[in-house]
Amino acid sequence: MKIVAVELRRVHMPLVAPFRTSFGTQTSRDILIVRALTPAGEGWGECVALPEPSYSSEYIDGAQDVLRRFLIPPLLALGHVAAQDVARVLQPVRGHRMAKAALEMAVLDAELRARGEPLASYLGAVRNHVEAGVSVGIADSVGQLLDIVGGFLDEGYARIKLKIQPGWDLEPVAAVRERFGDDLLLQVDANTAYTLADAPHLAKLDAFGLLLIEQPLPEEQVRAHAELAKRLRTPICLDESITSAVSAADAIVMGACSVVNIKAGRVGGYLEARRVAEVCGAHGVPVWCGGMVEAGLGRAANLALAARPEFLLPGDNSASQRFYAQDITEPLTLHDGMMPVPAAPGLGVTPIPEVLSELTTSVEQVGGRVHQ
Ligand code: OSB
Ligand code: MG
Repeated sequence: MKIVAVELRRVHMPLVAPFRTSFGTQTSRDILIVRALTPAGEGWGECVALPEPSYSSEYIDGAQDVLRRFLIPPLLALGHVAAQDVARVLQPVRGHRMAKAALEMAVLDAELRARGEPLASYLGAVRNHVEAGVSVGIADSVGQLLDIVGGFLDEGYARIKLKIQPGWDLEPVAAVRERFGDDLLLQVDANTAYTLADAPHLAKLDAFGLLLIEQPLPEEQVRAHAELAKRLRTPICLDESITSAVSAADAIVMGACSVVNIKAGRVGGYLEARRVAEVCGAHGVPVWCGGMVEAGLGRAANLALAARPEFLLPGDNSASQRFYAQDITEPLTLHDGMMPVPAAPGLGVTPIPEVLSELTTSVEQVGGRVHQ
């Protein structure tokens, strides 16, 4: 289809509670929403970049700048573009995977809506519900953490992921295991907060029967993760380090991880995310779908991806209300501990115009005028 123009919109969404990780505390989410305008209709994308380059090198203002100046113009210059060509057209620009992913997502949504196909079926979904997991931030106290985890279990979440950092690891994990029992599916995420010298300390987590420890060491330290894996019984899962299907294959072959967290934004889009899943599946490595505190568009797309067969562990697929009292789309909700996979064409959800305009802080259009 022909991309006539692309709208870049920023929305500001308050979080229901502060979300604290080893790299910072978020109390609201500033999100870049991408809308592709075509003669056949529109398509929506959501960029996962955070306001600061704290989780990865990308950040929202940078993503918007590279989209405006370097990524959107080559697509507008083409007479016709299919979603499966977007990554190749954008390949001359190095990196900026989250920005590229958001643009590809908008083109893909436009294409799928135009031909009436749901994203889940396009991506190869094998189920219409996925188990819901929730990522739980660092709390002010262990008592407060136990209340928060208990609340999520009451809501029906099937798996709990605790954010950890030096000084907030063994004690909260022990307390959650003790309070909620050995059957709880429990895992931890360090967001790169440790070094290989912490191996003896991290090995103490082995006592708690965790599903996995996610990204204990810095992004570039793949070999060190392989070294750490030899010293822990807890399986290592990589998040930040996995930036493509090739890097996933390398990490697996090196022995750096035995589980992979797939985030489409981090790997440059849902099509590359599908390839990451295929590579992991071919190596017998289970994957799960990570989250980036997305609003409804990103959440809906994650559910479609997580419905693929390689997704053998519950992901960070939580309900809209886990982070937002008011989502920009119809809310995605839990049903008996499961999240339904959207079944309508494209992403299967659409921004609610009044909500979107109320939360919008800026809008710019790159490309021509469109009559709609
Ligand atoms: O490392 O998984 C992460 C949020 C922002 C950035 C990185 C991460 C996270 C989360 C939240 O853990 C996952 C979610 O959206 O539920
Ligand atoms: Mg993570």
